[in-house]
Amino acid sequence: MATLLKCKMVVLGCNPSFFSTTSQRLSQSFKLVVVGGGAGGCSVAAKFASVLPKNNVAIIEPSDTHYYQPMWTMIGGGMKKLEQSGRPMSQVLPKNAHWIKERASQFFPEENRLVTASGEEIKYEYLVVAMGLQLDYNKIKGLPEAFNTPGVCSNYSPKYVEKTLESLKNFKGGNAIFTFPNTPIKCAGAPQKAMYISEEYLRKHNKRDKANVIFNTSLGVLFGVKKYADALEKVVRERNIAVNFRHELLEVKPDTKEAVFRLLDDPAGNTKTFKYEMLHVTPPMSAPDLLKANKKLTNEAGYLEVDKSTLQHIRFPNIFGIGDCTNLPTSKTAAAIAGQNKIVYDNLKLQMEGKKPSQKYDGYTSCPLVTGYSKCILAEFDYDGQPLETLPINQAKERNTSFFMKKEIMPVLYWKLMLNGWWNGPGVIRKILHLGTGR
Ligand code: FAD
Ligand code: UQ1
Repeated sequence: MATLLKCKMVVLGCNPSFFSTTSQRLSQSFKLVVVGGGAGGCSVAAKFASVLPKNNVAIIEPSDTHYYQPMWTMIGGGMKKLEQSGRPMSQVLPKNAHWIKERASQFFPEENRLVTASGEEIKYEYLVVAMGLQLDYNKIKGLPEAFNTPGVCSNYSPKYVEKTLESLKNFKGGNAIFTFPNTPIKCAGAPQKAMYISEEYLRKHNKRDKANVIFNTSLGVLFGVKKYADALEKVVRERNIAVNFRHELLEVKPDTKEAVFRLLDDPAGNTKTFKYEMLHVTPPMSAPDLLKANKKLTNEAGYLEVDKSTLQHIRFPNIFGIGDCTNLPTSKTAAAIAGQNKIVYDNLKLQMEGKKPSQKYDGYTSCPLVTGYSKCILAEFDYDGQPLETLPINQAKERNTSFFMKKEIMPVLYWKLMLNGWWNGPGVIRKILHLGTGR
C-alpha cells in the first residue's frame, strides 16, 4: 500500500514522459543518469542539463551537503571555517536536472539500469559514474575510537577536520605525526599540506622547540613528480621535519598515545611504535564498495574501468566515468576533474550522435602544495609526470601568489564556474601564456 501511494506521488510530481511505474516497483527512465553529485558528477550533469530538455538528466546523490573538499586543508589550519566549505546540495545541482536523493545500490550495466537503496529502478540510455573515493578509517585498528580522544585528527573528513586546529591549540610538546596510507588517495599532497601548516602554527605559537614534526609515509618519495619532490625535500630540510619513508599506519592506541606502523620494506614485516601528542591521519581509501562488488564495471582493484584517453567505459560504450572513482592513472584531484569534464561531455555527445568518441584527456592534474600560512608550490602535471604549468614561471618555487590563488580564487572558480560546467581547467590559459613553447 505504501509503495502504491509513493508511486502515485511520483506520478503526480514528475513529467510522465520520463518514467513508468508498476504496482510493485517504482521505475523511472532518463536519457542520462549521473551517479554522484560531487565535483565530477555535478559539473558533467550541469553541462548536459544545459543542452538537453528539462529532466532528461537525473542525478543520483544521497547527501544534503556538497563539500568543497580542498578547503578542508585551510580549515585544519584555522584559515577558513567548516561552514564555508559546504553548500546545500539542492543549490549546487543543476536546476534543469532531476535529483534522485538516494544512494545507488546495484548496477545492471547489460540492462541499462540500476537500482537505488529504496529499491527503485532507474533506467538510462547513458550513464556517467562519478562516485568518488571511499574513506576506510575503520581499516586502522583503534582509530575510530581514537578520534574521540585528544590529539587525533584528520583533514579528510568534515567530522574530524576541526580537531586539527584544536590539537594544535592544545599541543604541549612531543611528537606531531602526519601519516600517508598505503593506497591511492585523493589529493596526494594534502597530508603534507596539513603538516606544513601545522609546523608553521607551532612556530608562530612558540611551541616548535617542544615538537618533533614527523612525516610517516607509506610511499618511498615525497611526491611523484621529481621537480616538486625536490622542492619539497628542501622545505622539509629547512624546517627540520623528520621523514620516514615506507611507514604504514596500522594501529592507534589512544590509552597510551601510541601509533603502530608497519615497516613496508622490512622483509620480516616488523612494526615500529611511535608515541604521539598529535596524530594527523590520512586514511586508506578505495573505490566505493558498490563498484568493487560489480566486476563487470571495474578493474581488479575495484575502480571503474575507463579508457584513459576518452573516459569511455572499456566494455559498455554508453557508460563514462569521471574523477576519483575511476582507474585513470593520474593524481585524483578536483583540478584533474576540471580537465576531464569537457572530454566526457564531448565524447558522450559524440556517442549519443552515433559517432566515435575522439577527444583525448592528457592526464592533466594539479596539486597546490600549501607550505604554510602564506606560501604554496603549484604542482601541475600530466600522465607522464611531466610538469604542465599554467604560468610561464617556475611554479615549484614557494610563492605568495600561488597561495592566494589556492585560498581565495579556487573556491570562487569551483562554486561559480566549475559546478556550473563552465570551467574546463587552465589548458586554454596555458596555451596562450606559452605560445611558441609547445607546452
Ligand atoms: P566527490 O567530490 O567525492 O563526490 C562523490 C559523490 O558521490 C559524493 O557526493 C557522494 O555522496 C556520491 N556517492 C558516493 N556513493 C554513492 C552512491 N552509491 N550513490 C550515489 N551517490 C554516491 N583537489 C584539488 O584539485 N585541489 C586541492 O587542493 C585539493 N585538496 C584536497 C584536500 C583534501 C583534504 C581533500 C579531502 C581533497 C582535496 N582535493 C583537492 C581532491 C578533490 O576534493 C577530489 O578529488 C574531488 O572532490 C573528487 O571529485 P569526485 O566527483 O570524483 O568525488
Ligand atoms: C583547478 O582547476 C581546480 O579545480 C577547480 C582546483 O581545485 C580546487 C585546483 O586546486 C587547481 C590548482 C586548479 C588548476 C587551476 C589553475 C588556474 C592552475
